[in-house]
Amino acid sequence: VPVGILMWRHPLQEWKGKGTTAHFYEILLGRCYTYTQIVRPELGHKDCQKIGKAFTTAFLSKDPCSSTEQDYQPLLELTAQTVPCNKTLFWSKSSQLAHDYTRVQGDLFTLEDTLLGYMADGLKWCGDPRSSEMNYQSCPDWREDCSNNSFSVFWNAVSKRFAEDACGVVHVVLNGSISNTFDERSTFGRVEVFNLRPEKVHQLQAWVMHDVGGVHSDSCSSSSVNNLKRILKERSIAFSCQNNYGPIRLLQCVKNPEPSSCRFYV
Ligand code: N1C
Repeated sequence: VPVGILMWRHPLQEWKGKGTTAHFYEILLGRCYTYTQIVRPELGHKDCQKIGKAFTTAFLSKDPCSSTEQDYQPLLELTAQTVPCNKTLFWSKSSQLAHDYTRVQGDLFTLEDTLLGYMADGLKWCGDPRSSEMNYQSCPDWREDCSNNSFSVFWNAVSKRFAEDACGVVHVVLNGSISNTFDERSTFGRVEVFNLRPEKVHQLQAWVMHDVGGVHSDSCSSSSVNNLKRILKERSIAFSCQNNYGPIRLLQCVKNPEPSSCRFYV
């Protein structure tokens, strides 16, 4: 029996989570060029080819459950970027609202308004130790497979840098419609709060937003927000808190004008 040419590919490992986003590399490169040429042309000197390579080198041909922050260091170095003092905006369980706000208030930056956050936002990626390709079939799930997976480690590393770089008065949008308004296990509570530099960051201002039409409550005085206050006090960073900050409330009401709490605006 003629054997012919057999192409043997190692089967990729199977994980519980969704696989790498289709066209991951093309999306990454496209976003890099969009950001550096159009969104922030002052970063036009950044080398997107090099950045794209550094991104994939961080995780290809590696076990996606043994990812380290070290893997992403070359990528972090290539994407260094200055956010002006007083312009950093953190968020936790309020992604949509925070990003809606920075879209209108163009001088504030969330992590996704910086180059690396912009490139990676919403994407999923992982490699496999026995192949040089991306695994489009499945990637580790944080809960069911491992917490040290390629994208969780990435978000930890970039969130850490984003917080370390912050200066002046910084802001955070928190979700007052959930019980854990400040969640110590979230990236904000676990990574960012502890990587603010007290010698540079004078104050953290929290905006606690409630869903419009929801029950009225004073979340700034809730126990979870008090916990945040306590942590910052120990770190010598001043804290202030405001329920339903007007400009963001306005945006919520644009999307959902019916509730009586929006009558004032519309
Ligand atoms: O865990 P979170 O919120 O508190 O993380 C948000 C916090 C922000 O201030 C960001 O600076 O941490 C940073 N950050 C991102 O920018 C980001 N973009 C996308 C953290 N995580 C980010 N993601 C993905 O959303 C990532 O997969 C992570 O697990 C979630 C976190 O969302 P969250 O729990 O609402």
